[in-house]
Amino acid sequence: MITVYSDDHVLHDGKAELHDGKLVESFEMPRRAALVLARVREVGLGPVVPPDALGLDPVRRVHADDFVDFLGEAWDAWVAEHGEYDALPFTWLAPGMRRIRPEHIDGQLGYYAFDAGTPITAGTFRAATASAAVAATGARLIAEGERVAFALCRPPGHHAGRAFYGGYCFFNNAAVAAQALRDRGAARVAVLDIDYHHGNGTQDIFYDRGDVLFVSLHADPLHEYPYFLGHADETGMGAGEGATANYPLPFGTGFAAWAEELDHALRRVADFGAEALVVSLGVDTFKGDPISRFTLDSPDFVAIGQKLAGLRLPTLIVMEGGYAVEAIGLNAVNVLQGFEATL
Ligand code: OKP
Ligand code: ZN
Repeated sequence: MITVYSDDHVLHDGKAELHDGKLVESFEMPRRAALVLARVREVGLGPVVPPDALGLDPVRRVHADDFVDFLGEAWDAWVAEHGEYDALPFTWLAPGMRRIRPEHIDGQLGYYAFDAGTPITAGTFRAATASAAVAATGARLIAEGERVAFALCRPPGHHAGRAFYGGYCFFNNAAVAAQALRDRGAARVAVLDIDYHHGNGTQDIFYDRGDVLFVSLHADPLHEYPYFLGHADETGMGAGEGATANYPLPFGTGFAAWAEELDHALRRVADFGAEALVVSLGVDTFKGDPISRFTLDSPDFVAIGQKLAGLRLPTLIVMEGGYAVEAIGLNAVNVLQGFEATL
């Protein structure tokens, strides 16, 4: 299996996030991708290739221009106002307020962000752009005939919507890949999101589209981040009616119950008639994850890879979350090895 990877991810290195009322060290850190890459090499998974030089073209296919431009300018505007310290918003729109884009950077951060856990640093824009290019390059490999490929994206992407960022995500790598597959001729593409958290950004981008199915297994938003999307009654709208499916699950869900829901999700993908599959792979469903409350164990991730391969679709696996850093390489690459063993 080919892995697409860029060193540019290290340019995004947030210092802190708001967690339990305190500013704590960011859970989403460069070491995550380094350890996944190390494991890819350790098991000899296959070649590791750099992304194509794509710039912002694949990003602009799924994100609003003003949002992309904002992320490109935010750091300089922030430094001019406040100095060289990570940019975080402190106020947001509530219902009844007006969605008029502020001119001050502090207002703009609240206008485009939906949480206080996603710092913008000096290299964030370059890292996020490279991460999206990793996903788009993976999509090209699939379109050109690879049966499966791994996009080792960092920062992650599934919380980033058409015109918002948050949840450690800036550009939506899985959405970029799905759109790239559409643009290269796949009539129908499915995105299956198995990160612990709901992929609210991916759902936002494709909610009114019938050509991209979004299916997600995640902790119930009544109890877990991102709280305001991911309920079972969200099924799409307009041309996208019936092309979104959410499977919210309780705290403490273990592999047996989780895998049963995965089987439902896989059936949805098969019934949709997708020509290609993008998997948003978070391994924060792991029992040792510091911010999550499912109880999957490392060998379970091999079984997940086997189940994914059972769809017999050209598949791009895109890295999302996973914060038990010592186990992230083992868990993520277990999925890839499980998949490959089933080919
Ligand atoms: C990103 B991905 C910490 C709350 C969680 C945001 C989590 C983002 C997860 N107190 N903060 O889906 O893995
Ligand atoms: Zn997650």
